[in-house]
Amino acid sequence: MEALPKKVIEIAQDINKMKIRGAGKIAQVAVEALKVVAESSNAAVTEDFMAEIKLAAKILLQTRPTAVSLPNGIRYVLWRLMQAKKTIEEVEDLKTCVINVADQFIKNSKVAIQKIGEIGARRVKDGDVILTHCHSSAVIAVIKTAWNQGKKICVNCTETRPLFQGRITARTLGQVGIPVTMIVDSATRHFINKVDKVIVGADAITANGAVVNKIGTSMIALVAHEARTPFFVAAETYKFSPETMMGDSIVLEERDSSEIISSKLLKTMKNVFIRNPSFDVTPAEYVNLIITEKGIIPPQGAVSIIQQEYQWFISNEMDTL
Ligand code: RI2
Repeated sequence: MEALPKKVIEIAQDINKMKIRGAGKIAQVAVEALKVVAESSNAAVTEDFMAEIKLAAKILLQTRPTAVSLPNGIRYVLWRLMQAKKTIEEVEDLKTCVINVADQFIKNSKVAIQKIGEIGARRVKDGDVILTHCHSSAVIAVIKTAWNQGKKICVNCTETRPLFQGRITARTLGQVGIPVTMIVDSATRHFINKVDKVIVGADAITANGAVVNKIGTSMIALVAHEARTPFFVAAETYKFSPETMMGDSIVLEERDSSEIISSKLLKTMKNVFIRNPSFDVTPAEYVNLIITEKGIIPPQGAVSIIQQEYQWFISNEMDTL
């Protein structure tokens, strides 16, 4: 079997280092990497081609553990490839299959964001103050769509320690004219009574409607719950986790301490240890609704989405990797 193309390894490294980030984006880019494998493969027999694709999938899956969009995107391609292989005997035809399916996933993913924008914007009223956390393409779509409809809204956005993804949100929204107030994460409770609704993205949604998102999200949900401020989640259906229906739990990524404090500075402190979890879990009872491209659902509807969208996974227990 040939070595994987350099570009695929680079994509995997960029996802791991968070040069490429955002649950939706990493799924799109990982699927794009499978397409690169197909485009550059010199495999002479279908078995070799399948082995190359599976190796790339394995490497990409190891890059980040929490966002379910990543395995869901990769499975989308692998499942269809495996179905195609039952009848296809030519390597070239399998390559075409991967390329077409990858394009289809990326296109669907972009359309989903657009639909979430349209559906979510209906829940945004003229004059609303929206609080968001981290940087989510799905949330940006909702806010921008509402703004483009002429709703005079403004946004409070947290910095999102330790990597400050809130700055991406602030810059993106500010650029189109939306007034943005950036606050430190811990100022959320101070401002919550001036907020009409919270909208955050998701890295994973479990069968019981819990939402896994950037660290700090569950604290914001708790604050919103106490203040009776609606808490919305914007997420494509490929962020829903079929594994959680089979009994697995979501692995919460913990990243290097150097994202919080330099190792040089840390060495000057005695008996100090750093913990850097990237994600936390917001229980369903703190979530008012989830905006998906298929419509708005209560968190209790997560299980139905998983049953509808991932029946093929559930009934086949896709353990091919
Ligand atoms: P979209 C991000 O993860 C954030 O947690 C964000 O809320 C979530 O992905 C969803 O983002 P990270 O890659 O898919 O910054 O909506 O750790 O863009």
